[in-house]
Order: sequence, then structure tokens, then C-alpha cells
Amino acid sequence: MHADPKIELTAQPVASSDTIVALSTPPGVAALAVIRLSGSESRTIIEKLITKNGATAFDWKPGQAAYRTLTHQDQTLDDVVLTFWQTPHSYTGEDTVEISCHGNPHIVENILRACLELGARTARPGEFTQRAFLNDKLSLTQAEGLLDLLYAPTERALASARAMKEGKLGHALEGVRRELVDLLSHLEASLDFAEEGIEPRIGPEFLARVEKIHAQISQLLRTAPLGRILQEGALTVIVGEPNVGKSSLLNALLREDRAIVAPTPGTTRDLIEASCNVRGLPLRLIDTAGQRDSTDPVEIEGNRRARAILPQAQLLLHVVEAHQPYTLTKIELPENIPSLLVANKSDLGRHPSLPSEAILLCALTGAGLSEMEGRIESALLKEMAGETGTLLTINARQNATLQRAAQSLDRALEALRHSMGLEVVSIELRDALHDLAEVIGETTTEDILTRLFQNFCIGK
Ligand SMILES: Nc1nc2c(ncn2[C@@H]2O[C@H](COP(=O)(O)OP(=O)(O)OP(=O)(O)O)[C@@H](O)[C@H]2O)c(=O)[nH]1
Ligand SMILES: [Mg+2]
Repeated sequence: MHADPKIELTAQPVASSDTIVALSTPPGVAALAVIRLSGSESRTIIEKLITKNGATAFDWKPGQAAYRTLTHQDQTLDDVVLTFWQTPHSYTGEDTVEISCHGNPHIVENILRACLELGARTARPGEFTQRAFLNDKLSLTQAEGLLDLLYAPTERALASARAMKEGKLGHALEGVRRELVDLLSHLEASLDFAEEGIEPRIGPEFLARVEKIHAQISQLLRTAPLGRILQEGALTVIVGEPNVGKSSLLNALLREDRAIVAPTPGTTRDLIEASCNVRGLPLRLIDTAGQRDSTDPVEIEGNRRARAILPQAQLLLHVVEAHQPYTLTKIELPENIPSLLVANKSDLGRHPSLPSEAILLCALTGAGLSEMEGRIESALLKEMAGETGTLLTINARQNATLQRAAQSLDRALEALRHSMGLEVVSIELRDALHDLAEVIGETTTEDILTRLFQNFCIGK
């Protein structure tokens, strides 16, 4: 293993030394509330709150809980359970106390105020996690995974966030980074030899190793669209002629009577949006007005809005009536967006002109719904990940930086294949290495950190 070849890392910001305090559970009335205190003064502050008549009762050990009464300026604050963690074995890496008190907003406020008066300051959003990051308790990608974990809308999003939080991405990229460092050291040693008149020896094995790194990064890049869906939901638009059962389909997928269903064609006018979960994939479903020629200005506008949203969709559900001749269907759909043909009202029969790939559905009874959900799942996974087994997905920041790394590697490979000079290869590999370090969080800028941690809640 070679040492890092002259790679400059920008200085990491350091954790501030203040002791911070915040409510970590949602505000409002609840059975319990948890207040967190972190920093070198946490222990002293708590000692003052549990000291009665000059006698301190601070005798519990790290990781153990203690039942105590908190008092401040002769006022009883609450009977609480305190848990203490000692630096560096805590979430933040600092001395930390968690106060579980009764979930009354006045109690919470009194305890918070007492802590502030005894020298703590209110934590900023995500500041506990930021300290954990700055104290090397978790990596940047793990912190990103943690944020996703808190907001994950479905089971699958949760699994992906958990993989990131466990450090799977960091681990994978660390391996790639080590390999790249090794290649660069090798290359630079050869360049040094070249200066001394010895012919550099960079052969096909070197090329193969760069290709392998490129392939590993490309594989991660392919998970980005699915990562986006897991965070934001796949925009899925239900489209078709009037009265075919589009709103009935929306209601069936939601298992809820959300949109008005009526036998009159032209019932839906506006776009109706709802979030739903199909086999662990979050969907942003949109029901639209039935497409037909009309003179009614409201219906014309409804049709226009429906057509305007189509190009933004990630999946289209094109609904037709199963018993009607398919050949008469007049809807035109954007060709570059995956679509599923849903033949609704299958209880009324199946017309021979219906294409074989059509999914037969009866939105009234739910017959065929499960099969349709399976088809939605595979359509999205096929489109987005190219494979169904992907658990770990990358986010927008990681995607942008890894794209740059892949481009540098492309240029390095190009230079190697065409013997364009090893200096070029060296520069490109160095750039790729720099990007990898940024994804992993070794060269994180203040800006990246600010953007990440401001998305956390206060108290996390
Ligand atoms: N027999 C049968 N009728 C259905 C089925 N699904 C919906 N319908 C009926 O078809 C009619 C139209 O349903 P909607 O869901 O309002 O249709 P739509 O496509 O949203 O109609 P517009 O909003 O007017 O474009 C209603 O009377 C529904 O009860 C089905 O699977 N079988
Ligand atoms: Mg409708």
C-alpha cells in the first residue's frame, strides 16, 4: 500500500465547544418528551438541577438511567429519567445527557430555560448530528443516510436509507479510493523514472484496473434515478378518455374514496394529486381530466393541464375500457416515458382488439389490482435501476460528484487507450480521486455541511 500521493485536503470545520440543548421529540402534549443536552458542561448543568440542600446525587454511570427530581431556583421542574453518556462513547462524541420528562409543553419549556440559564445554548437544526460528524462518530454519507431514514416515506426507502446509514456507500467508495490511490502512486513513480530516462511501464493491467474502477462508479450512478424516486416519489400520471375509470383507478390504488367517480363523462376537471405506496415504492399519483374534444372552456382547460403534466411523468398509466375496441383509442402519449396499458372494466368483457400486454383490471372490485401493482413496481425498477436487487441508492449530491469522477475516468481511459501521455492520465485520476474524497466527506466544504444539516430537525 502506497501513501497518498500529495493529495491536498481542505481543512475540516471543527465542532464548537458550547454545550447545546434541545427538545428531540415533537412539540405538544405527549406521554413523554426527550430533551437532549450535549457538550462539556452537560454534566455540570444536570448536577446543578439535581442538587438538593447542597448534596449532589450525581452517582449514575455512563449508559445507565437514573430517576431524579429536577429543581431550579427552588422550583420543582419535573420527575425525570436521566441517561448519561460519557465522551467519546456517545452519539455526538461529547458528554451527553438525555432527559425524559412528562410531555407537557410548560414542563419542557421550564427545563429548557433552566438549562439555558445554567450555560447551555439552544441547538441549531441537526447540530447534534453535525457534532457527531465532526467528532468522527459518523461519516458524511452516514449522516445523509440518517436524514433519509428520518423522512423515508416507504419500507423500501427505509431499507435504502438504512444501507446508507450503515456506511455501505462509504465502504464501497473507500475501496475504490484506495485502489485509485494505489494506481496514482504507481503512475507517479513511473513518471519520476521517466524523468531519469527510464521508459515508464504502464501496461494493459493498469488499464484494466482503471476500467474496473470506472465500472464500479457507473454501477452506483445507475442507482441515482431510483434514489430520487425513493426520496421524492415517482410522478405517475393516470391518463385516458373520459369515463374509462381513471378516478376509480386512483381510488383503488389509494384504497380511499379520494376522487369523485360518476357515470357522466367529463367528471374530473382539475389534476388530483395523491401520495401512495406501491410495493414499497413511493408514488405521486395524478388523476387527470378525460381527454376529448370539447367546447366547454373548463373542460378544455382540464385537458390542457392534463397534457402539460404528461412530459414530466416518470410513469404513465394509460386507461382504456377492456370491452371496447382498442383500435378507436385516440390518446397520444409521449414516447420516451414508460407507460402501462390498463384495461379497466374487465367485468364487462375483453375486446379481441386489446393488445396482449394490457393489464386487465376491475377498479370497482379490485380484481387485477395486485397484478397491476406488480407491473408498476417492475416498470419503475426496470426503468430506474436496471435491476431489481438494488438496495443502496445514491442521492443528488453524490450523483453530481460521482458523475464528475466518472467523466475524469473516461478521459483517463481515453488517454491510456490512445497513449496520449501519462501526465494527462495522472491529472484525470487525481481529479477523480478528489471527487471521491468529496463524496466520502473527506474534503467536505462548509457549504455542503450547512446544506445537509439545515434539513435536519432541531434536536437531532
Ligand atoms: N363496470 C365497471 N364500471 C366501472 C369500473 N370502474 C369504473 N366504473 C364506472 O365507470 C364510470 C366512470 O368512472 P370514473 O372513475 O369516474 O371514470 P373517469 O375516467 O375518471 O372519468 P372522467 O373523470 O369523466 O374522465 C363510473 O360510473 C364508475 O362506477 C369497472 O371496473 N367496472
Ligand atoms: Mg375522473
